[in-house]
Amino acid sequence: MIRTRINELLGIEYPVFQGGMAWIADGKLAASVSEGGGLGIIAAGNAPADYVREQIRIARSITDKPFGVNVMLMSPFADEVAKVIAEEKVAVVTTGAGNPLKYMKAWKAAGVKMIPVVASVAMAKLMVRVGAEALIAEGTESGGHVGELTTMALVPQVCDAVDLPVIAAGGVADGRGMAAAFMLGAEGVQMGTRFLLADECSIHENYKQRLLKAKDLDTIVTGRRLGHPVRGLKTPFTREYAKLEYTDISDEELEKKGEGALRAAVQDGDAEKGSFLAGQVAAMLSKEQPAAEILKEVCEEAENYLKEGAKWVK
Ligand code: TUI
Repeated sequence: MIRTRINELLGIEYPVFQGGMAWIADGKLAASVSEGGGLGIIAAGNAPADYVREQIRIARSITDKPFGVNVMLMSPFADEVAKVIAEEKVAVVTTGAGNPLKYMKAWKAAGVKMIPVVASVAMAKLMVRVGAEALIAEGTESGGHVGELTTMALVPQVCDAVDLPVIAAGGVADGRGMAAAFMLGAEGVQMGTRFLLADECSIHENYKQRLLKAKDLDTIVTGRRLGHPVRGLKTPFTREYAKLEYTDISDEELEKKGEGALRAAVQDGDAEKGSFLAGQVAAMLSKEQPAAEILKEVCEEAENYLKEGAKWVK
């Protein structure tokens, strides 16, 4: 059994979070992960507050266990989503792609545990000062919006800088990754890409097939020029986009080209126009299975690797 401060803080069986993947992580997926003993997270993404409230209600109809909501801070609806999270007294809020400072007071008052995603030591220290309960340190191996540092470099530096429990994200897809993250000082992990192949994850079948076929070098980061780099699978769309970033196309036009691409991948499985966000671990995925099985398998593997690690010490 693996037990850390994360189990205690949240009252969960496995210290494993499911990443808050925009357009993907709905009430059903989050509830399945929580029901399986981890922490499921509903992604608000760019959706309006009503959608988020609906997904919270769906999750509550499936599980009594705690789950979280992820606020994508670049969303035009971030303010109203933040309000819904406080009103609904969601157990945990995670944030991504920015600084959640202005919402912290309302969440604290509502008893919502605040666990921000950080991609740097400075951000980690700031989040401690404003009352975070734990931190998710996310390396650039992850899918979606990415920072600069790798998980291997970021996690120990964040762990050294703060006393809060740290959850490692980015590059973790199995028990080896989880055990390695623990060696870096983490007390939990967050996985997104691995949960894309959960039976309860309702992305288009083409998306799942693309993941199953992915190879090590099949992800690419686009969007650096616009200041929000995003990792996804290489497709005709992302290759074309990457080239356009080096032309004299205007920022407005470039921005427009990206609109709707994630939805096209998730809902339509559109191989041409879709943006299939995924982390560098995509090639490690080999099967579809229930969310609960993923949690059990990863944690049991991690436990064995952590025990076996002693074999190198003579
Ligand atoms: O947020 C994510 N992953 C995401 S968000 C997303 S939706 C999107 N769509 C189009 C463009 C941009 C986003 C898809 N995937 N992960 C968490 C994360 N947060 N990674 C890095 C950061 C981060 C970056 C900067 C956190 C804080 C931060 O601080 C900025 C500041 O204000 O200092």
